[in-house]
Amino acid sequence: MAIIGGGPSGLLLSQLLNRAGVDTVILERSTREHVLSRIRAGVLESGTVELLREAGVGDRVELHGLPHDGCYLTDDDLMVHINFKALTGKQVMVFGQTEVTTDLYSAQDAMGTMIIHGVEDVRITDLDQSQSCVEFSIDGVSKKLNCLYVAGCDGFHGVSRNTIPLGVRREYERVYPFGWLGVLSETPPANHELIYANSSHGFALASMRNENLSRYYVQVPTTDKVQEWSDDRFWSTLKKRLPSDTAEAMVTGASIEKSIAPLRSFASEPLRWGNLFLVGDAAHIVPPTGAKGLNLAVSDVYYLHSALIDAVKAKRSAGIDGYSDRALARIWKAMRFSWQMTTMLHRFDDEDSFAAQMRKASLNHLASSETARRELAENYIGLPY
Ligand code: FAS
Ligand code: PHB
Repeated sequence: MAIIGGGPSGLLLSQLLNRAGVDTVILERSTREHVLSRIRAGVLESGTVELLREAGVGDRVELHGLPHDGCYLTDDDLMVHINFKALTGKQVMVFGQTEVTTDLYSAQDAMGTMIIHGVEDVRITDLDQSQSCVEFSIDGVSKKLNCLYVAGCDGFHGVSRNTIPLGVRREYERVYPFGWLGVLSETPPANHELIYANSSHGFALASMRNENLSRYYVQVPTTDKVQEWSDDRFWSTLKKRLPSDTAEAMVTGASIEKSIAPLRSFASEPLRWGNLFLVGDAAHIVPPTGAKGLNLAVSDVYYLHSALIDAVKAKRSAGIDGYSDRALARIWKAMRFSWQMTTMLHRFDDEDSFAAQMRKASLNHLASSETARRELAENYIGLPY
């Protein structure tokens, strides 16, 4: 198996395949340090925790992860608690993607898996043959990797998706007119559970990594640059958007990471082209408002790993033949939830007063309807695989 991309998708797929006796080679464009320097997801669905456990990398999640029973949705004068545990019997786990990726790299090193960093000019060929080939160069030397199957785990800007002919691909996209400015600070979290704040000043999210490491986001125009945002400007903007008592009590401090992420909804179908299978961000992108990005990558891995083991070890192709449709069924539901959370919680510059009323009504409905809260909770904790 050739796996293009050494992010969470590629590493988790490789780990599960290796444990089932399927050999893999991971080709990663960046250095390991660069991969691990990216601050991304923070919330793991229970299905994700389960699969990490099955892959043998669940120990630190259990030890250091923060189980959360719920979260809050607020606007200027309303605070709605979504009690996942009471509504669905399930929790989510707050544990940073960086930690997951670190654990996967350690496990893959222990497995002796070949991970080649710094690859360039990756090209995938012979996908319609019994044996495919991934060509790449490393330190200026051209190489060829012959393999049975190729997993495209190379993210939104990778080469895999574009290997599928344009005439075959069906792409769907919604680019949002705002981004998220994220800050990591060594301060105690503002609240014991996450707060998704929809205020008249714009969206904010109060999250965390542990009892002394907080993760915050504010909605910013897509034209903003990180260097335009001092820590002071960030904290005063955040406080305006959080409930006043939370804002008054919260501890601020120096940012140790600050970055702006654009928001888009994107999906490309199909997820298979001959011996190539797309996984994770290579196939789909969701706005982080629903905490689905990393978790969707994991459910793709869940479907694909068992299908590939069947194909390689038992020469049964039903799993790989059904992978695309099966994964897309769950992807589109998560796509919908992420889009709904984003449109409900963000102010759009061109929105009229009616749209603002609709957002307020959505929150008021959640406050008064247990059915509405249960629907949101079921999606947030993760729909069944
Ligand atoms: P990744 O993009 O993580 O990994 C792809 C890997 O492929 C990278 O290491 C890249 O270097 C490599 N690659 C690319 N092209 C290659 C090539 N040609 N050859 C070899 N290697 C190549 N999700 C959430 O749930 N919550 C969040 O808050 C959140 N915040 C995010 C913030 C940002 C800025 C971004 C970009 C994403 C965020 N996400 C979030 C989503 C994110 O967590 C992804 O869903 C997750 O990283 C998906 O993992 P992969 O599919 O492995 O893709
Ligand atoms: C985070 O902690 O980075 C985080 C949590 C929940 C989200 C998005 C980001 O929906």
